[in-house]
Amino acid sequence: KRLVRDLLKYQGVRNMSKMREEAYIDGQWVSAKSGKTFPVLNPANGKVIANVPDMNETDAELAVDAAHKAFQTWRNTTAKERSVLLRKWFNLMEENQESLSRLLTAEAGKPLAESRGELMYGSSFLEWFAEEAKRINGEVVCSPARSREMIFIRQPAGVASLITPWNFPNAMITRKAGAALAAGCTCIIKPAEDTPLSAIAMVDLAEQAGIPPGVVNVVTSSRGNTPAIGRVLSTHNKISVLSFTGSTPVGRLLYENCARGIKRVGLELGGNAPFIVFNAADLKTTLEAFMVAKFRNAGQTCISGSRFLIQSGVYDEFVGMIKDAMETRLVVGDGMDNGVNFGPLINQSQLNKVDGLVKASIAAGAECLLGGKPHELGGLFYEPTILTNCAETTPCFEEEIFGPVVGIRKFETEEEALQIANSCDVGLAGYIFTQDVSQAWRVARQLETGMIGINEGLISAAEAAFGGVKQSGIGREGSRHGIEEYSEIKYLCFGGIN
Ligand code: TXE
Repeated sequence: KRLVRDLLKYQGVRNMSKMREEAYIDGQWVSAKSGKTFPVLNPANGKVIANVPDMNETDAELAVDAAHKAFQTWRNTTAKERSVLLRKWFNLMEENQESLSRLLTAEAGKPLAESRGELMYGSSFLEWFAEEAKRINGEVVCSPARSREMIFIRQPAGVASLITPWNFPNAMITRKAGAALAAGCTCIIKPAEDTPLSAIAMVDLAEQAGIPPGVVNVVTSSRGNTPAIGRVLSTHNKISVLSFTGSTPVGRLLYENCARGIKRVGLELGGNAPFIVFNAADLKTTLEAFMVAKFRNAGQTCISGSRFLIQSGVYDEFVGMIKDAMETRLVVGDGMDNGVNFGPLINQSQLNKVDGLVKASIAAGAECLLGGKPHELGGLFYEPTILTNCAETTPCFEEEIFGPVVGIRKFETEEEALQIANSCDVGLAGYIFTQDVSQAWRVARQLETGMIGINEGLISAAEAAFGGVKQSGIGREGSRHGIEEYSEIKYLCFGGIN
């Protein structure tokens, strides 16, 4: 059953019959060798929207072989040639933005306006890396000897495994694949079990753009088969690079596997972002930043504000403002419906995690000011929740909650805020709100995170270096640094020059 390009004409979730339901290996649309499939559900209503191949290690090995074979040719393409193909892929994304956005909402549950935003963000990586491909320059360094010239050139690292999460099913693909292809690598994409359709659609567009067979492959699998595929993608001797975005435990496992084969690794793992509001903050600006930093994708964002630290002088006023905004501005429902700006969580396990952490936090002394339970709509909807009186050891402060929960702690001094903010073992994003420029600099320098929003809640961009410190990961994606993971420096020493 080959359900070809009709996907791109697809405009409404309610008719998913024309969705492509195949994986893509070596330029061919394929089923799993076992013939097995698994269902993809719409988180807003639990209905099956597609059945995709449930692949295992046999299929993964075929994909690795295809990518490795394609690499022998792709590595020799010129930067200009790769740039042109990336630009075509970008143009196709732009043309199909509305279909891709609807598909994204159907499988990930996020409100349509947010899906459109993700599509713009996602396509911007292809546009960015189409340009960056042309700037992978080398260096000529000063030689200590007269008879030598010392030159560094940059070459593609090889075949890249790209394992992506469900919270940004489109943009995480372009952020990784755009950089990999620009550098001259070929790749195998392994999307999350909940959201394989965006990956399939993106690869369909890559094929239409003329990207040669084997350069981009996609393998899909259910939770049962993912570990086997993950093993192939992190241990196979034809794989040179692994880039992963997801949970810390899985990141650690893949890192260990890659260590054995001495592979290059890029990891973007969880965060637990401090959101610090000082007495000198402009509270109106802070509130708007709060709404985007917290409620995008119902809080299922790795850079989502997580630990809210509010200084005593503005505490009562700001807590009142956020409670009021959460009660009046969040419209919960199916992301496909007009006006909805707050969708369901992705799956039952995430809902259980959020609810479990809320209950454990209350048991540990946090006070529930708003929400605190699954939403009356049922299914995977959860109430926007505020928990006050949190401490470093409160479960929702200790662990990334990844949901619509605002854990709050009042503080007195800048030192105290920094001590709490830095008291955890992850450090992806942080947010600082103050109109005092010296304070902003001082705190930004000392905050142990890879990225900081200063009076700003929306920090992601293709131009920005995205990544974390501590156990939040290794390496940077996006920006000119995003290519580094996918390329190697080769040193040439020209001797005997008279
Ligand atoms: O993550 P998993 P889950 C965090 C967030 C969330 C928690 C758990 O806190 O609540 O992780 O989410 C693939 N070999 N983040 O359980 O399992 C999986 O198929 C190879 C933050 O959904 O890590 C998917 O493609 N791959 C994060 C990807 O890993 C494996 C985004 C992420 O899923 C694998 C997601 C294996 N053995 C969750 N096991 C962020 N940084 O934005 C799973 N996967």
